[in-house]
Amino acid sequence: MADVGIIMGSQSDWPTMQEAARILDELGVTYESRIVSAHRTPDRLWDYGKTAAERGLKVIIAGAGGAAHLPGMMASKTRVPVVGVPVQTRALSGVDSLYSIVQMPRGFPVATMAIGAAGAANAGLMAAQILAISDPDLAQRVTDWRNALSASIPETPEDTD
Ligand code: RP5
Repeated sequence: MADVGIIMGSQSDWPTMQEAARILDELGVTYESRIVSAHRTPDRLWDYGKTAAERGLKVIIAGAGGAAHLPGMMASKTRVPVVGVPVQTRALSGVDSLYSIVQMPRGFPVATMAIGAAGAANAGLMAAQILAISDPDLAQRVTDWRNALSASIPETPEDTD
């Protein structure tokens, strides 16, 4: 059974949401990926949310674009923590997605990330950090990952021209 569920509203979201999957791969976290649309497959959304906790999912990463109701609706259906990723859109650059996800009413939180690929990668890291609370080996891998990123940042900028 996977620890993390990565869900998205459309196949077109996968290039963005793959950034989360890559991070989870790097950190050795198990996940499943599914297309679950709030508007096009509402029954699938309901079934996924209804069974998420009993299936052993510990974190759900939900990405959608435009009228991005998937993360919020999933949060309304399960107590499994939902991390929301606003997918960048052509019409409104993902600000529509962000606003659709971030303004949840009191009582049903969605941990909302940045728009686009960086947000998806951070969603993977956020999920790993949540799981690391009760998994010392994963905690060490997260710490190593963060240290490697820090070490890769040069102290001085290089000329580009
Ligand atoms: C949303 O509509 C999806 O999350 C996607 O970001 C957006 C566009 O979907 P497609 O028309 O590309 O399937 O439901």
